[in-house]
Amino acid sequence: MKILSAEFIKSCEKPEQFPRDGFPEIAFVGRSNVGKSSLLNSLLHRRKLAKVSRTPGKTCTANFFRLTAGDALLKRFSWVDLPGYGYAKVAKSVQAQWGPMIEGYLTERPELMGVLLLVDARGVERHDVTTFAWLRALGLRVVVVATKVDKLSRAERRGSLVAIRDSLNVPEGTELISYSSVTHEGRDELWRAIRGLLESPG
Ligand SMILES: Nc1nc2c(ncn2[C@@H]2O[C@H](COP(=O)(O)OP(=O)(O)OP(=O)(O)O)[C@@H](O)[C@H]2O)c(=O)[nH]1
Ligand SMILES: [Mg+2]
Repeated sequence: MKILSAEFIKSCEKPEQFPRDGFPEIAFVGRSNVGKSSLLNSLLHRRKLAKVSRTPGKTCTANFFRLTAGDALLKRFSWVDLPGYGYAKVAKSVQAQWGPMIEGYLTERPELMGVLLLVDARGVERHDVTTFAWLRALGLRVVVVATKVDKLSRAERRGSLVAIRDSLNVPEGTELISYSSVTHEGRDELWRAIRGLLESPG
């Protein structure tokens, strides 16, 4: 898909602030520091569109990006970079605010066409398992992205994908794609999957 432009629209702390333009949306979900913002930048060949940080819990608002594609059928859509879950050092009061915000977004957003669930290729945590199960229970279409594969050797990668499929209990029809925002491997495959989410209704 040829992307003509990508721009940051707004940061939202609560559902009332979500944009109401009605464009189809894809959400980036995953544990804090798993690489959501980096993935978004990598897919767009950009370096700093979404803020990346070594400090987990950096993204604490839902950040909306508008994309314009050179595609007659799919001209505009949005991406939503959601705050990462499960980072203990973030104040409880702040976490208490994120939970309902993410939940509000995922459960009451008709524009939402699909979710990219990011998990670390080196291993999933309990919270990833419950999140995947919850997304499926909500009836959302999910593509699982195993991030930071550049940290694994060739030999380790195959085992990593098998282990992720196994521990998350990923069904046959659900895509699982390995990705590196450093080498950008997986980019074409993930774009195809994103296109699939945006094009078919369910
Ligand atoms: N080696 C490697 N490092 C990565 C990759 N993706 C992200 N990182 C690093 O992981 C750290 C966190 O990346 P972010 O993209 O900010 O993660 P996030 O999921 O947006 O984090 P929050 O906003 O806190 O939820 C940064 O230091 C990135 O440089 C990757 O594919 N490979
Ligand atoms: Mg982030």
